[in-house]
Amino acid sequence: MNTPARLGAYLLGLAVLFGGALGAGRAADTAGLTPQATPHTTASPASGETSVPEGLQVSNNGYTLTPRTTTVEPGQETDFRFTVTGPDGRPVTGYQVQHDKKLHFIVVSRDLGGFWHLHPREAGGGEWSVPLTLPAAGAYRAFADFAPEGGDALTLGVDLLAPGDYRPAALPAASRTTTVDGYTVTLDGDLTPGALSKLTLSVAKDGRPVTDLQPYLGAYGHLVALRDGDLAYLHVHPDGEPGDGRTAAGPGITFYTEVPSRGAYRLFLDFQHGGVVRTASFTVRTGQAAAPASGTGEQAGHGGHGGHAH
Ligand SMILES: [Cu+2]
Repeated sequence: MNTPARLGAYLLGLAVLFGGALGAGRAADTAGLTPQATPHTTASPASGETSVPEGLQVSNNGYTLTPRTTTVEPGQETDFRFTVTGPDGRPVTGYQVQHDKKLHFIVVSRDLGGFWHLHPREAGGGEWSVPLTLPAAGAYRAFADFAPEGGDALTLGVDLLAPGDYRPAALPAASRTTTVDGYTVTLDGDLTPGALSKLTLSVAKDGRPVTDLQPYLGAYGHLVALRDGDLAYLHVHPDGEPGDGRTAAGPGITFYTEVPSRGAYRLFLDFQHGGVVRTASFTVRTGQAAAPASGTGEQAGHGGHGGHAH
């Protein structure tokens, strides 16, 4: 599905969701219940899809992410294999190509310190294979982002565990600027819960704006946003694409996204320049429109931070 169609489907899903919630509230009124009690006591909205953010479920809409193992020895490269089983219980073999790939595989550490965007190969019979190294002991989350043939795009998530002593890091402080490999990436725009939010990420190198970003997977940038606390997955896409006659190759890459709730999100931007794909990461809090651009955002809720390095 192309980006506008995908966005449209998402907005339609939201409309269905809110419509469903409104309907439930009305039904509760006639039943004599207090309206505010209903949204939290209802197990799930009537609509089966888009009721929760993507990535929180290992199985959704009949599709299940099935790894051969969820225990991975830290520090060793393994041939990680999995299937996606479909509503018929058999491994899915037909996928739509999205952003040049049939399946995007994202792995993060659960403390959001590490991020890997991988592209497994098809090993036959619906099995996917990818070399995977979990660098240290700990808890990780893997996401399969795909669209089955004839079905809607979805993202399934599963926990991976690397045995051993584990020291979780605090979430890095909120910041509007981050650096990676000599590049400075600056974030403009705010995340507003429940509203379409425009974010522009601008890339500079040695203080000069980069205007020759290279297309990577059909775009100048790919942004993954994960909610702190449960790693709800928001795969957002840029406004415009290379070669469409209106999208510049930097320095700014514009995205539209909608976050489902207040809180902190960790953003990971993949961009390509000089033949190398790099990932810039940010912590963003919703509802801080007036906050100055600074590397030391508010610390509330994270008990401070100490020496977290990437
Ligand atoms: Cu990908």
